[in-house]
Amino acid sequence: MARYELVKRSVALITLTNPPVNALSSAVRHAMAKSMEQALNDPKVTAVVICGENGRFCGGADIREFAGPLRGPPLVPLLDAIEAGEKPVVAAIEGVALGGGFELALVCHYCIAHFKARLGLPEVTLGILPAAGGTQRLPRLIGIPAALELITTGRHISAQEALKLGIVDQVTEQNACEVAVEFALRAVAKPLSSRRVSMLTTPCPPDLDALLEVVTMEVKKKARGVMAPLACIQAVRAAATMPYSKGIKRESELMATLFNSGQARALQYCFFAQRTAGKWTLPSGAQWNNSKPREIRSAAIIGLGTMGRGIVVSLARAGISVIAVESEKKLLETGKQMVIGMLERDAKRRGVSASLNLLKFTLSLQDLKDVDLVIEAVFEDMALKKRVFQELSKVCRPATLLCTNTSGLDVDALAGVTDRPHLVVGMHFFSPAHVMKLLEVVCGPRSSSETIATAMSLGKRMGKVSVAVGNCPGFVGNRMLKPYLDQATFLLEEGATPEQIDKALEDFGFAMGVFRMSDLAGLDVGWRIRKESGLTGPDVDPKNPPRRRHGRRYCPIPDMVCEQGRFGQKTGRGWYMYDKPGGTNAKPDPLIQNLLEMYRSRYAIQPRNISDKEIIERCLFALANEGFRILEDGIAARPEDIDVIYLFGYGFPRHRGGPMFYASMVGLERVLERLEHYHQAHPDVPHLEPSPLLKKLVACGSPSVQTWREHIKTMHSHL
Ligand code: T1G
Ligand code: NAD
Repeated sequence: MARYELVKRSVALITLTNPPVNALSSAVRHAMAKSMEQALNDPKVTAVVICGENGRFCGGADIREFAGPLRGPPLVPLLDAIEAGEKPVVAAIEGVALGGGFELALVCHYCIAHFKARLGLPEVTLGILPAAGGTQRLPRLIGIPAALELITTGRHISAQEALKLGIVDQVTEQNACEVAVEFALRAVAKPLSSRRVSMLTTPCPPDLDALLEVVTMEVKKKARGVMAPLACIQAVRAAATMPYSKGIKRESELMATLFNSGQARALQYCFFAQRTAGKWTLPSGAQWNNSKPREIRSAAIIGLGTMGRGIVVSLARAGISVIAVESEKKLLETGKQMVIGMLERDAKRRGVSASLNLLKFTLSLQDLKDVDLVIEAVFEDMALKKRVFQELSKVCRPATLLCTNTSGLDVDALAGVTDRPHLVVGMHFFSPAHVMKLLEVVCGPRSSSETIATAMSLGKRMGKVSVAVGNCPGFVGNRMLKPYLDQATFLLEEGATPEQIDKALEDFGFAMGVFRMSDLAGLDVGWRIRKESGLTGPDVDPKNPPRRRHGRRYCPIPDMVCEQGRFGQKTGRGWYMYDKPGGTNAKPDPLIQNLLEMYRSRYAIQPRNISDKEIIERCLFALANEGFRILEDGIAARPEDIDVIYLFGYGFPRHRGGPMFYASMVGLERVLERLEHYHQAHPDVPHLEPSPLLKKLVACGSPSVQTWREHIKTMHSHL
């Protein structure tokens, strides 16, 4: 847990040894305390160097231990003792110094960092704050504004930025540990008092209150209802206004309020859920750690529309050479210019750019003979996609993987028209594809484990969070969206307004309510799909009573909005009105209000006052209920996968953990009771009927979300 060695006859080298990130578990803290004591008591030792095994300094506290009671020596007194010691201590930072790891570096009298190292206080992203003196020492060292920014955002910084800020003393391209030992030998004779950060006076701006006020407003705007950043600001205020001994107490009080909060539990669940999601497994026993991905050096994209362009950019950023195919010269040229523009903007923003030499643009599928993988992103039209896949099957070499970016069509039906169904898989990116982190990897029944492993690993290389899902209409994310959107429009019929529903969802934590989001995405796509499936337009079966389709409740209001040419932001009108086509400033539109009033009077619906509570319950419990069905059907392997999809693809607030975690926090019994209540009131809405899995879990005593998988195991799995 910590190795102790004497090097150069007088330097105690303490190496943290807790793979993979040398987290400060109780055993590590215990070993560190013993090693420090030994170093301080041994007269041969004149200086100490602390480093981490395997080129990683320390990833902070062991988050897995947060669930249980504190065991082993607490961190604060241990760190205080390191700082107060009479022998110089040098931190040798390689890899990462995060959270408690950064706080450990702050108590060392000197810091040497490898040029590739990253430092940061990411506690806020886990719903807590730096609680081992970080909120008290960092402002003393780098000043209030810079410390506030790092602590309230959790941003990681490079070694070079840390050097500029005065956090580290030297950046090296050599072995940081060896450099630190030499540094320590030179530091022996120097006085330590000015190196003890807790003893420094915080450089305090004259307008402290105004500064804190501005940051508080910014934080509230960015992260609605999230507690941790606000507590971080209060802790930093303490660093500015109190001596260290009092400030550290304030830090600890604030930590106590956060530590047991539902938000902290949700955010820590998100941390682990994101890492669990990559660990896919198939009923055959093939899984992430026994299936080798193929190496992908070249790829092709078919269709340079909204999605295709973003996918090209993401592939190029990952250093993969790409051939982009369009159907017409003009469209090819437009697509090409858009891709180049996106890469140029990228270069300006990030300072690095993918090489344009990686890209080739063509009208001919014949150019795809030798590529390793193809991603099809043509219109959402099964007949067209089948034609493309047949063509690809003829043109590409037999080993080329064929992937589709369809939003919800049957991946296996596409596999069926090719000569290599085992090499066909869905790669469902989200719009804009060069920005959104989510990738659903849709596994058809015939997709081989190597194909799935390759798609998952390619996603990771492209910087995506990849989740393996089964093949059914809409897969996981879009399948769940339907009951959620349905509830929102039913609530409109019953008396709510788009702005009221959006406000309730935004107060819950969504970046955008459902109607603002729909306006952004465009209303015409869904309308076209509804027309094609005979739900609206000339093909509706006249035998359908109004507001019913296939014996279920149906709300035609979205169709009526589209019939008026209101397709959302792009037309300047949708559920809201905008200053101009393409405008983003949504204002309530009296015409929508009129439309709703006329609609209700036409169908003799008496509008009622609808509470925010009902909005949240109906929208989010219907969403989770479909999630339970998806688990039952084996389309997602575990609740964590569904939650990750909603966090990264649909803007579900992270501090609520995702729809399935949220349901578990509310209490499954309560969710079941409310769904039963709403289903009784709306028997023609099958999505409100509680799923058998939800009932089963409640009957089993509502186990924790991490153990649901055991209750699902016996069910049929597509994964
Ligand atoms: N505790 C426990 N497990 C951890 C961990 C940690 N701090 N960090 C990583 N892991 C596990 C992770 O679950 C995964 O496990 C494996 O290590 C590899 O991680 C007192 C209150 C360091 C940048 O927030 O950001 O300090 O899935 O896949 O991509 O104020 O891990 O293999 O079983 O992410 O190379 C603050 C969290 C804690 C850092 C490495 N620290 N970690 O990324 O690997 S709070 C953090 C990370 C605190 C003090 C307090 C990243 C990483 P498994 P990985 P990676
Ligand atoms: P789009 O209409 O913007 O682009 C489709 C492009 O494909 C057009 O430029 C068209 O000219 C081109 N094309 C059509 N037939 C072609 C052919 N035979 N060969 C080469 N190019 C051809 O559509 P989009 O929004 O980019 O969607 C593409 C796919 O991605 C669809 O399956 C869609 O369901 C899916 N998708 C869309 C989104 C989204 O939000 N837009 C999100 C995820 C997935």
